[in-house]
Amino acid sequence: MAAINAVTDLSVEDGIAVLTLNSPPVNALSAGVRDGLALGVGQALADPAVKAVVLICEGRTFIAGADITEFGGAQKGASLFEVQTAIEDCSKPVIAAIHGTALGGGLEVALTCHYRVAVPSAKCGLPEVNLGLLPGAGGTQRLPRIVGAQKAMEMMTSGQHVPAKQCLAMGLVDELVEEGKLRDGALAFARKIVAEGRPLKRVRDLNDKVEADRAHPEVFDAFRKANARKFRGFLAPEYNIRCIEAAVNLPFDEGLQVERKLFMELMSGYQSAAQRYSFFAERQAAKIPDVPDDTPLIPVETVGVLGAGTMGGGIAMNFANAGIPVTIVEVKQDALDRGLSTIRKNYERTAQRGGLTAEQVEQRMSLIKGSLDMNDFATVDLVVEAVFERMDIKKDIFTKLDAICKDGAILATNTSALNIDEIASVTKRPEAVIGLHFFSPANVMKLLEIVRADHTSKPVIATSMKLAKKIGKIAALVGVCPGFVGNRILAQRQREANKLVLEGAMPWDVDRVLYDFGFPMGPFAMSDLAGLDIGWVKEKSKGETLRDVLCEMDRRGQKTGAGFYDYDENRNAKPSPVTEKIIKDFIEKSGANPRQISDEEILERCIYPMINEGAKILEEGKAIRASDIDVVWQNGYGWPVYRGGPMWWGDHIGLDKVLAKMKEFEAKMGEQFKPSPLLERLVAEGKKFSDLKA
Ligand code: T1G
Repeated sequence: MAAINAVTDLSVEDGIAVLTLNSPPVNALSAGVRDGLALGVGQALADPAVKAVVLICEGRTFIAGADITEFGGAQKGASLFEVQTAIEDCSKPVIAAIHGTALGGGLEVALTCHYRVAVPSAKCGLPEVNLGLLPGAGGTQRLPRIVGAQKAMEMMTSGQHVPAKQCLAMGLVDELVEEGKLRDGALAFARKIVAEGRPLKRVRDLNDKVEADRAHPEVFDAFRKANARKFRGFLAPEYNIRCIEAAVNLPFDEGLQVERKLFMELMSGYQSAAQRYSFFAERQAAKIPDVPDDTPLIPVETVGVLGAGTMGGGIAMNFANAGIPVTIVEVKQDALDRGLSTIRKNYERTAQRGGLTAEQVEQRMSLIKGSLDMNDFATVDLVVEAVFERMDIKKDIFTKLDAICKDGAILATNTSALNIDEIASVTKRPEAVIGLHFFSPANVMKLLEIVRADHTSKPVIATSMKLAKKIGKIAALVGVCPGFVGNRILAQRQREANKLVLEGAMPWDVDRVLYDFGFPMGPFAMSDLAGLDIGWVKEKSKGETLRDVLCEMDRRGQKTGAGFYDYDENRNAKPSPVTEKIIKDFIEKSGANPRQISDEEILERCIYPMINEGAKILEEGKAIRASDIDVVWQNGYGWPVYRGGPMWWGDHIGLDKVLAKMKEFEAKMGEQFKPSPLLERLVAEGKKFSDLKA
């Protein structure tokens, strides 16, 4: 075994050269890896004893893509194009031996190899679309030549990781080898093709599929139409599709030119910068400066959930999905039965969509045990309380949990805003109390706000962060304050949205502006969906707010066929003349003078106070870093990933612009627009949120 460089070794065994990469954590195509590949292939080619080359990786995975950390910097070392050309034009067969995930540039390198073998647990994909990009190393031209245009569009616009068995069926992989014996399997395959004198198959020369696809140009627009909603606002999916059209309609090298042009356009745009930022932001959020990686973890092998309502049921499903037994406790049998029945219905709905098999439904249901007795929590490692949002009830429950649960058990509350320090104060174990704020529907929404109270211990924090990843959540650690991070910022937007409607904008104007910005729906449509009467009490209603009046008229949202909007039998919303009249009457009664409000003002009034509130949250230390706030808003509230998050967006448009507008609004409309000192300071220093260090 000879070292080519720090991350690449070359050995020759019975005429087969084995080029081994070892560049943790994911063998990304850094400059060193590219140099190692170029040199290694060159040496193998020059060695007369070598009849074939196997490219294999140490560690957790085959090459997982270009090294995203190098993006934006000056390129060093061999280019990926040089590496691929050396491989593809090699006069000896090069075999990619795949384990883990061959992704992006990693799969594109494998596609320039003459053959690909994989272990059954391996997966392949071109997920560049998730970074706001497209495969920029020939993947858009080679993949359709193997799997056809339709499958290529599906793979490249979803970024999916395709299991090796399916890759074999599609021809993306030539052979599956025994799990755990990739090296032996790849060497045996190499000997076989040498012995058989198989031709050097270059993917770029395969034209059958693209020629067949050329006869069906309609598939592209059909795909665009079918996915219009999912791709709304994003540039990268459309650019990926255009590259596949080029692969179908143009000779390989011309198609490569189209790919290069469109790749550079995406790379230079803000959407990809935002999506690459988001990729790292999610991973950064798992890093807690004062809770080191070696903090001891508390084993969580069994979980209790108190409350089998919408939240409790969804929370229980998360743990069952991860194979963790759950005891779910309710106070009344009918509530418990309803909760368990809802859980089963949710699983069965997933099974109907092909997401689960019938036995998987039963297996997960078998992990969820119902009970009417909190004493059944006596042996669990973690309890998540998900009952009414009332401090007196929470305190009573945590007093009981403290007495019932074993020493060392973690006591978590799903409260969305209440003071967790106050809840912890009734227990003898405040160090074991933490907030696990799930977002409804809890079994679907990715975000988990983990709320650190004053006395929460580091092992409890570390355990909660690790558990979040195990149950498939994206966690952000936040501090105790009203609304924590997500809802506290949401309150800013809601306040302005409601005020705008009483100044002359209609609910559908505000919704349109925020929908066009990229949110899945605007605040008023969201209220109609959730129900205007959540938290509304008829007896206490005084008709003082728009919501009061609408609820009193039984316009409670989609469920009553009318709320802010009118709905047809298919729940299609349309602006309501009834609502419009109510609003106009309100404004008249208030003596205000309605005015025409521009889309620009609507957007600034809704978004800038969010950015400002994020700055206050950072000042108060209720979030560790600005990017954690963005992780919260992307994964809990639908902030469009191609705009990074409120903090990234503030940096992008210019904090000086945000500050100037906040001051203008403050002068006109009062102190709710008062700029945070941090925002003032950053602008004064010419800095951005991204300059702040955790
Ligand atoms: N570049 C640099 N670092 C990367 C990386 C990459 N491509 N992928 C992962 N990391 C780091 C990550 O930041 C983390 O670092 C550690 O590896 C473990 O990652 C030319 C232009 C491979 C499925 O989009 O999907 O090729 O936090 O926590 O959950 O056409 O990482 O430990 O310091 O996610 O086991 C295309 C992105 C790039 C794949 C593993 N490739 N990566 O998941 O671990 S663009 C991708 C992933 C490209 C070409 C184009 C996942 C994973 P740290 P992790 P994981």
